[in-house]
Amino acid sequence: MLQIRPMGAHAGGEITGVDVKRLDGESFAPVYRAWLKYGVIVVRGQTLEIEDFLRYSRRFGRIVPHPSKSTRHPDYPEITVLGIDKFAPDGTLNEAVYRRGAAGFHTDGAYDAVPFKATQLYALAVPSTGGDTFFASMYMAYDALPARLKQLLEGRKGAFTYGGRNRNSQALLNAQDRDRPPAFHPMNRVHGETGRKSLYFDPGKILYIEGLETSQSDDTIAELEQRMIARDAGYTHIWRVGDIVIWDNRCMVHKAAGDYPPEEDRIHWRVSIKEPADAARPV
Ligand SMILES: O=C(O)CCC(=O)C(=O)O
Ligand SMILES: [Fe+2]
Repeated sequence: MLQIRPMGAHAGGEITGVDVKRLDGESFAPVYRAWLKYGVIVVRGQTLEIEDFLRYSRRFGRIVPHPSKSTRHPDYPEITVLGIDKFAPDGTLNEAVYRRGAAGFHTDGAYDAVPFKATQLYALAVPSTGGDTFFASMYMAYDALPARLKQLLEGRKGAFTYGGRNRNSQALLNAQDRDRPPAFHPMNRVHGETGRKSLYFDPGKILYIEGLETSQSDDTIAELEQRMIARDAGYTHIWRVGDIVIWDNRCMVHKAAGDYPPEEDRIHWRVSIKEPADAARPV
């Protein structure tokens, strides 16, 4: 029987007693509701082929290939494979693969005009220690901001690119996919499905906050970086093989720990999900 329980104090939910290959529309509805409520959910104990994972992922929206072409699955461009080809032929560790997602808290896809609604990972191999993923609610980040900052950000957009102000972070992109123009998104973001307001912010992708002088923009970005992880807003996911984890990039940030023994495997399939083109809602 499907069971849902909270994991973190205010974010993170765990679902057990379900085989996602067998979910019909009616039994999917509580899963989707839990996802909106908790921001990130894990469904434990799944045995999936790629097609199963894609089919289940499409329940949340439209799957789009990730811009990092070098890490796409050779037969399924919609699947990114995390954690493979970690070592160069000469034995050196490829930090861009090993520490992918570990540079700091971030939201996926902010560099696109339509950012990713969700990112979903399926764990194929998990190291004996480390390799957790950290999450934090940006609803709570917004709520905890001083009124001065809420007002400053109201009606303002941030400019976001893949590497933000750090050009080195485009290592996983092919040369022709680098240095694209920024995408602009409201910093105080109203979630289209929950109606709640959150802080939309990614210190590794933001270039500037529009309408502010450069120094005020830089100072504000530095202050937001300090404030973005609010008290009790977090959930740390400790992976098991067979976990499916999906997070809502519209209201959550996440980061990989990047700390596991590099000689061990930590491998996931990942999909990037956008809103369906027809705006149909699964619930
Ligand atoms: O590997 C992880 O724990 C998360 C990596 C990440 O940031 C992502 O998949 O978007
Ligand atoms: Fe990420």
